[in-house]
Amino acid sequence: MGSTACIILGAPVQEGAGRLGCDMGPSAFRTAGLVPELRNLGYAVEDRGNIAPAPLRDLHHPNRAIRALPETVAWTESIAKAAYEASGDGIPIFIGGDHSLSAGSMTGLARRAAEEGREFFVLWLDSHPDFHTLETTTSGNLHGIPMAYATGLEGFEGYFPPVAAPINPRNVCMMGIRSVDPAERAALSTSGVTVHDMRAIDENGIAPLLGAFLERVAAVDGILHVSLDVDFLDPGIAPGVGTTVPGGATFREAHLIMEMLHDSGLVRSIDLVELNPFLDERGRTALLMVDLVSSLMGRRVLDRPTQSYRHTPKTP
Ligand code: B3U
Ligand code: MN
Ligand code: MN
Repeated sequence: MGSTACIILGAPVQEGAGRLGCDMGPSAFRTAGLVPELRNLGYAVEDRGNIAPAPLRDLHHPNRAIRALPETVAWTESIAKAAYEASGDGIPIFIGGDHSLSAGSMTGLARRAAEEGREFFVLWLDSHPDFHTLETTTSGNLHGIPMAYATGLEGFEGYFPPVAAPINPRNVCMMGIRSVDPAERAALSTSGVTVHDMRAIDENGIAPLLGAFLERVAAVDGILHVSLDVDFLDPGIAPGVGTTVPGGATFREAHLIMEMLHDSGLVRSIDLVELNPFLDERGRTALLMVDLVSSLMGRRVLDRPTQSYRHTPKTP
């Protein structure tokens, strides 16, 4: 990927989260050295600055729990447009911003992939599936809806922009899941989404689970988008997030994922979301996220054969 350009897109959306502070995320990623880190790896980097939301519309939904609907819709519109445009120019890296930004990034990127006649896949690294519809969310925090929206579930029509190319749920693999609401559990069970919860990671390890998914993407020459929520990581190593959930991915598990992703050569775009610098400790979560991006983009400890993500079962 060394000759490819990385396009940095800040999306300081915070209205989708339950608490304030994610609007400072893009600044923290820049302060933590994301751009020089990528340049050191040999990439041309274009920082396009921060996206601004589209004009607000007056929107009301019968679910009275919903918070900041006009704001989230406005962000979705502008982020989707920016995603679509940037995906023609290089590898877009969205620095958020809460996870509602992925409603925009994924739909814009999936539209581009569909136009190119390529199958679009998503690796979703999060403690939450974010699989609520506008009807089912009880917290009303719209960072809980992006995957339901982008896979074309019903109930977003008339509020959110129409989805040009809904993502096939069978092309979505979630890892690290450990906080699921009842309505999400029900919707996921019939959706076709592959969900590897923390128990699956404990029982199998990262390599066979991720390896199987990467094989599927590679088999159809698919395009892979990675959506990394800070709360995928264990709060002990990543405290700078509003929704810490115990029992998350370790430092090594997270880096192994990134290293396998790099070896696969399949990743075409990345979301880095839910970083809340107000809750961080001396920038350590921001620095860890940049460190993970570095592994994903090619930093390696030793040279090893390509496609080392392929899992070969051990013979006893
Ligand atoms: N599922 C819950 C909790 C949640 C989702 N995403 C985050 N938290 N970060 C909800 O509010 O929808
Ligand atoms: Mn999330
Ligand atoms: Mn989460």
